[in-house]
Amino acid sequence: MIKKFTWKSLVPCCFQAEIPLEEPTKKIVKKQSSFQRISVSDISLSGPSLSADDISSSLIGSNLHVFTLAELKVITQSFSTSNFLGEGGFGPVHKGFIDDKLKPGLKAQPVAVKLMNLEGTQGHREWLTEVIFLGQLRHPHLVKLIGYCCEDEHRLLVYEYMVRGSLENQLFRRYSASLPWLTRMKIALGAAKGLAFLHEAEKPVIYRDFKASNILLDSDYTAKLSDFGLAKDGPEGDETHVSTRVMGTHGYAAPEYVMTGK
Ligand code: ACK
Repeated sequence: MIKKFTWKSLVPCCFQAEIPLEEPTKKIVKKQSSFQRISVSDISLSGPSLSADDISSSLIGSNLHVFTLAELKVITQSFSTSNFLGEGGFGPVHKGFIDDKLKPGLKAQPVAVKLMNLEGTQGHREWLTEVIFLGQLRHPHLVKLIGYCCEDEHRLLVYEYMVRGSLENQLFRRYSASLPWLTRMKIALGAAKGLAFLHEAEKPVIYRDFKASNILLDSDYTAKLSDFGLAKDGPEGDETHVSTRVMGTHGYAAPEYVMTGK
């Protein structure tokens, strides 16, 4: 069961100027019933600073593990270059390996550790958005968030390891055979199922960064959506749309959204 919480305790007041939330006066902190996903529309932007304890107590029931920076250094061999997987939009990603010697209850498995770039407050906000969304959403076509680290100024995320990396890499890597059409269809269907799950959820989610580099592939080319740093709660009830600051990646966002922000 997910414990009720307010975003008051999670979002430092320094974000107030950063986040272009629409009609802030209408924002109400709604009561959460058991099992209902905590939504970003429940955010209240005033309040004290974020602490790691605030997050972990708020996400009880989501099965997220809280890692220390020292533990993540051990599992990635101090973020060695030999474990480096690539540079994402929000920071470098390294491979690591966890097991129950690190923490009781951890399944032995390879993981990907993302170290968020914290220039300005944007990196922290994207980290927090990802923890809140991926910490509560589980689906075969969404990458699994295993845990996170929030220590001093460090913000990291620990995901299940996806053996074949990103679809972008599979499509554009120089020296590899091109993907067969059947595999491409499987990937497209998987990614679409991930999006459909987000859109059809009781509290819909707008992903806002759908592109080949954010679609990860496991050994049998099952596609999983990753990188929820730009995700946003979708319209609920009678609402027909949400208005947002235009976000995403140039060339991927729908033209009508870029023009209207709706
Ligand atoms: O294309 P890639 O090999 O797959 O290089 C990028 C890089 O990190 C920056 O995003 C890889 N990556 C990201 N998340 C994961 C993950 N969960 N499992 C494996 N590789 C990942 C991505």
